[in-house]
Amino acid sequence: MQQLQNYIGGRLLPAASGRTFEVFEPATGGLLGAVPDSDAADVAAAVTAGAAAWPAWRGLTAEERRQWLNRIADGIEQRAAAFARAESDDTGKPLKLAASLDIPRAVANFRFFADAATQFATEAHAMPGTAINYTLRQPLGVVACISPWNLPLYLLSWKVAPALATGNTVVAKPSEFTPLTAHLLAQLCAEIALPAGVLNIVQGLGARAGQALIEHPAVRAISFTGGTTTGRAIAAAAAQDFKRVTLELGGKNATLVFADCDFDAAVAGCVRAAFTNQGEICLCGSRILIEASIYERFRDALVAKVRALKVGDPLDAASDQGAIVSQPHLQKVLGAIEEARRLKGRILCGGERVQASGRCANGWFVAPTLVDGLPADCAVNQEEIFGPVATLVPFAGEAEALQLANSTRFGLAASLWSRDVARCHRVAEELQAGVVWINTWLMRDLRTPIGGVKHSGLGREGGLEALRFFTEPKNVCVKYA
Ligand code: TXE
Repeated sequence: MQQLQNYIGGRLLPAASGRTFEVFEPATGGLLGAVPDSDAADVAAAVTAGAAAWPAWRGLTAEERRQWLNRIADGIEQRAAAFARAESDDTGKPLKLAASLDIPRAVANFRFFADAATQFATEAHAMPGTAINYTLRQPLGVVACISPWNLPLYLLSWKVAPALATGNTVVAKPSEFTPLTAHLLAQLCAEIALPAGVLNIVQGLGARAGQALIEHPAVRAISFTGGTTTGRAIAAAAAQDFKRVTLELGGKNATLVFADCDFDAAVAGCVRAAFTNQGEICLCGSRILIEASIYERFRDALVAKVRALKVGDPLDAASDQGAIVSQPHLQKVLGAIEEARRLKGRILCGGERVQASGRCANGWFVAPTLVDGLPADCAVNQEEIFGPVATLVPFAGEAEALQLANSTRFGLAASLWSRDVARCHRVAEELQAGVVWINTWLMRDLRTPIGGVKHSGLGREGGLEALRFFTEPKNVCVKYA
């Protein structure tokens, strides 16, 4: 059982109140650690530390900040095994996934934005013979980075790295369900003597520490990834002080499978999209839309592949799927399966808790579940489940596929599988989503914008979009003498 701490002004500290809450290991149900239950006083101390550190940090050259970010990346890389183990223990995800995806990606995020900020240029607008305008892009000040539990270090670093690289100082608030890797990051930053106050990590509950952070008047911007309901509350709070916000929220992403697809690749792609990380990725394809002419054959191939997925101890290299992140979330996922049954959906595979053995006997496991026979407009097909549950819906042609794909309030991502090039481009244009993958899923180039439309969010992260978000453009107009 670990005692976690906040990282404020370069020091590792308990919450000022001394209060803590407990965090549990999803795979065993056992106690993992005690976490500072931070409140407005801790947030205020962190913002003050960030404000004090800002003049010196913004005064560094981009190259000097690049070196600091690379030192953080080096440190994570050197301790990669410990970071991966902590991420797996905390989230329930397979250790092999944390080691191959989460931690390498966090390292890549720091390195990518370290370099990107040195390449960031601004525009000039000439008024020939009269004047020249040039745009300064200046850091904002103290910014808030609020991250969720599904990809804890990966998503935290996706925000913290561009914020720091562009010369802001940061107060980060990791999810209360998964505080471990942020704590390891804090220890690492203290060890490499990152200038005090440049990065502050305040652990705590959303409603207390998170709320205090978004309401703090000195916070200039909020980068948030999490649930849609929380995102709406954050947008409203941010409006009070006109804080800049980027919101990466929920999804109910469609995977469109056309009869002319590469059948085997599409089956494998659908399984990956639906069940990677127990389906706990906002980009997961949880609605699988299949052209009617291949429906039965595709469904049967899918069911066979999903049945073969091994659910169990995240530390076992043979496990494809680990545990669900928390007990409340387990109940939410099981509730969605119940609702599917109540609506007379057909459970094609899964549909229940998995009783693991040995050290995982009390873990929170759910069998990967496929359901069909549900109306497209029911809650199971409309609301984000964020677990290992996907629905199958047949469609008659391109128009109906698009209508179904666009028929939810969300619009984060979509993937489509077809060998007809013209169709791929045509459908991609019409999909209401911030990200479209064609004949692939979750293929990421860190330079590309990522984010959603409709209730899936506001603004974009990634590449230049992130550098723009964390800087204020200022036009300077110089009239010729
Ligand atoms: O997210 P929350 P939860 C979806 C998914 C899931 C649902 C709820 O459907 O079932 O959201 O998950 C902080 N002010 N996604 O409850 O609460 C909180 O402490 C400031 C989608 O875990 O949105 C945490 O750090 N901060 C998703 C972060 O917000 C607040 C990823 C996210 O928590 C706050 C996760 C407040 N008032 C869940 N309340 C995705 N899109 O990737 C909470 N927080």
